[in-house]
Amino acid sequence: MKNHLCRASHAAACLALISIAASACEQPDGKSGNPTSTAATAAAPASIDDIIKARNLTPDEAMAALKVFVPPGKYDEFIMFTSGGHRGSVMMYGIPSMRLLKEIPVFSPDSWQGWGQGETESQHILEDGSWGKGTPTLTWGDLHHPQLSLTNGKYDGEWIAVSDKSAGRVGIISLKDLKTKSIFKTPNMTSDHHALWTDDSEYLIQSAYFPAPFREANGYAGIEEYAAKYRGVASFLKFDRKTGRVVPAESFQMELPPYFQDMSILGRGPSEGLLFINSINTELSTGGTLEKKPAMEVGASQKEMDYLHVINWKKALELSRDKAKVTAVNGINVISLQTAKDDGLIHFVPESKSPHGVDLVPGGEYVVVSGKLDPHVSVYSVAKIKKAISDKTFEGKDEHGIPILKYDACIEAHIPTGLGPLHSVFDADGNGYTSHFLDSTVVKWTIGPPYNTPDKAWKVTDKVSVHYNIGHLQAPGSNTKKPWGKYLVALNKWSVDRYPAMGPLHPQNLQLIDISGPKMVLLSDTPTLGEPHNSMIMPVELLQAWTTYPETGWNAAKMAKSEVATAQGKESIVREGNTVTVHGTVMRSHFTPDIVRVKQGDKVIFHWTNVESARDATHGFGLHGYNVNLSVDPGATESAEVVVTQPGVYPFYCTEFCSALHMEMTGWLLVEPQ
Ligand code: K7E
Ligand code: CUA
Repeated sequence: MKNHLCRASHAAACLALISIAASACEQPDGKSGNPTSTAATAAAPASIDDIIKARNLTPDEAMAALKVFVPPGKYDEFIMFTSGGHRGSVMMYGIPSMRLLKEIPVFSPDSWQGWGQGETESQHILEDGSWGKGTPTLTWGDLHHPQLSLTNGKYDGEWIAVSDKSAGRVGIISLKDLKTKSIFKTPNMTSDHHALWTDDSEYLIQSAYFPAPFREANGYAGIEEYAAKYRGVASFLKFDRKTGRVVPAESFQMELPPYFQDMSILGRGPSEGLLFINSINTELSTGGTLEKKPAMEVGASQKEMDYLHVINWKKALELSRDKAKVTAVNGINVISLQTAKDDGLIHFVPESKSPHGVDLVPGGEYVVVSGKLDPHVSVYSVAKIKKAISDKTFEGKDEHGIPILKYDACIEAHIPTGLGPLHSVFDADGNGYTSHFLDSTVVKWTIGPPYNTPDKAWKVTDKVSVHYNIGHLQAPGSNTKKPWGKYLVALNKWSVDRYPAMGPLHPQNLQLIDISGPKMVLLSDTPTLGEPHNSMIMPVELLQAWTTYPETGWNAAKMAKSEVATAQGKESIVREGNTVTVHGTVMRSHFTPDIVRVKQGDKVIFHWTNVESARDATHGFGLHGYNVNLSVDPGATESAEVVVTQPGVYPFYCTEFCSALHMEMTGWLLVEPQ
């Protein structure tokens, strides 16, 4: 029944099916309900036809409503992890309901979860992930691309890596407790555009966005020395699956020309071992609008072609283990541009002007590039690229001596899809879907052999309007070996008139699209928080998160039993010089201890252990007058530290409404004057 509903697109068929659905929804006594009462659920139920009429829905809208409805208490089929952009977080939505399930803070503080506030462990994660050397602890980030970890090229439900375009960092989230475990500041990169996993999540691969003089000792070179001293970089960060951390000693980087390296994609199957990176600004424009130089947008759009970087990263990995081939710069081994060129690690392929998205078909045979200023999607054949490299079919070299492969020798297809193509995703049936920022559309097209026969290859087969100005789009498992298809989410930058006026700042708009049939069907609009760049969608069964921590006294940051955990009955307040340490427990509905006496000028360290094992029994520790609000989840030990410079009475209380006596779950921090 449900499948039939999903596939029907003809209005008459819809109505017939809805009537069938209506009869299935009749009351057990067989009465069909009061036709005049539609909104009030307390009244006798109306028929579905009456509800459709009263709510003024078209048959297609009614169909869409049935397709996205998830009954109370039931779960969605898929979970989407979507970026919050410069909100610095990741949002989780259920598909098809598009219900917001959770927000996971990474680069920005969050007072609900006590993330990155006061002297807490999460604050230390933010500190560790900042630039250091006299720069501030960063409390914002621009999170673009959440990436689910992979085993054998498929989602394994263990980790999410997120990148920070604003500071060149990687955050790692565990799917066991949906919390951030580490933030790694990548050396020699001032920015990045994502952190891509290799097919077994052994490495995270980043490409820098802004070139910078990273090899200079003090990081400075005048903008006049842009061509000579500024450099791009690709980073290959070794990931330790057990700890959720990057291992710098086993990581390496490759120096690149000072083009802006934008999106990239890793090969698999026939393209295994290759990394493809788009670039813009091969013109080496630097801007200078007040200095009578062209703005970047003009300067960087002069040439007809930019360069798709084709990097043999597996070969680079071998080379990085040879001490003669690398130089350690700021704690990481770097392969110089000269070595990269001399050892044939990098080639360029011309790509249409100002490209943005680069994507790989599921089997790895084709690379799909969208040039923002070219109304086509360009498809490159990996076999052709490899042949052009081995035959040395070059059309020239760039000014750094990097060989440029002949465009015609590498291109497979040029599909006329529309204006402003950005990103492409794939389903399980040999179709590609490309977002168009200028046209505000998603265009469906067919992939070439072996996905479709040659006569059905590279053809546009459908188009749907989205609202408005789409950036990324995503489909379940699109970046894996085995996509699921079924749904597609358009992540739109503008919402304009889709919601009631809410002031000049508008929400961005997620649109759910049914791609299970030959024609795409728009199902729903969902406003989101922050700016959604990319997302990843996986089946809900893959999320095997803990409901409580595995052991009482768990350190969430270290993912191990905490050294400062306290058992019930062992609570204490210990003074050592000016430091007072509280080892306490929380449970419904009290803190032990609930009176803490200290002196003005003391440093007070709180370690709270939630000794409850009941699912959902979270307690908070909110301290009046200080930036401390811990979320002490069942089984967790959470710590905070304050220096009490002012005498006074500072109450603390549980900030989660945990029980009938939650209002009584209180305590006192008494600071006696010196
Ligand atoms: Cu197109 Cu950062 Cu992936 Cu935004 S990026 S849209
Ligand atoms: Cu514990 Cu409210």
